[in-house]
Amino acid sequence: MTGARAPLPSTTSTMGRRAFLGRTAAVGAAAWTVPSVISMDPVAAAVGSCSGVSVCEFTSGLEGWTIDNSWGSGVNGLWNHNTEASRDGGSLHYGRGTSGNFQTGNSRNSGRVLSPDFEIPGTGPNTVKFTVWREVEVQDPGYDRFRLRILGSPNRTLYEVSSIGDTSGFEAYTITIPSSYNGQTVQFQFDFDTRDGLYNDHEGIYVGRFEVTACPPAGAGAAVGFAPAGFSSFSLSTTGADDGDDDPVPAR
Ligand SMILES: [Ca+2]
Ligand SMILES: [Ca+2]
Repeated sequence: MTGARAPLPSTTSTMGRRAFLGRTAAVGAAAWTVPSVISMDPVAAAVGSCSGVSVCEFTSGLEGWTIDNSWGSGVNGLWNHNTEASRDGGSLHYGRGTSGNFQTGNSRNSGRVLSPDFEIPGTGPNTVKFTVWREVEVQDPGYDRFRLRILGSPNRTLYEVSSIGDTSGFEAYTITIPSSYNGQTVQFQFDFDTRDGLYNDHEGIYVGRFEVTACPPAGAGAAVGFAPAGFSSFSLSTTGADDGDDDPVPAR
């Protein structure tokens, strides 16, 4: 960061928006079809049946996921287990809840949440589904980066957004797991990195649900995001490269 600009209030009507979202958080999840509530149970999938391999609802706890708030270049991370009803009644959360933000003075902060082992079915296509509620900065590209990575052979980023602003509730994403991971035992990692100390007066990220299925998404082979009209959201890495934990931070 250059320090050329002082931190500014991040939004003009943050609290009003939060209050609104608190009443409507479930709207964005309407498209999400929940087959049944299955606790973390990495059983073999009935491939082709589209049944869940493993589902994590985070209702009463981390369900085997582990928080590492010392991860990344920012450290002082703010991942926690959130139980606020308006945020799916159980979620992985980066921030300080509905009345807070992810500001740590004027310093960068970062952290990750690491899944338990998942056994990816030997045949595919297999998919990962997750829901996200998000409020982050929009000021400059490349900041407040949020990712889903698969840690296997090799490690790879499946989903990455930054400086993308807010959702209008929980949104659900389905991403095809590259077939090279079929049969592997892998872990998944959600990570968040502010990448500098500016514009961190936002509520943050909630992951309300996570699932690995043997069910291909609509438009199999493509990354498909189910999101409100007008919301274009994410990139899927196609290189297979491991871009690591600390790729260069863009200039402000
Ligand atoms: Ca920021
Ligand atoms: Ca949940």
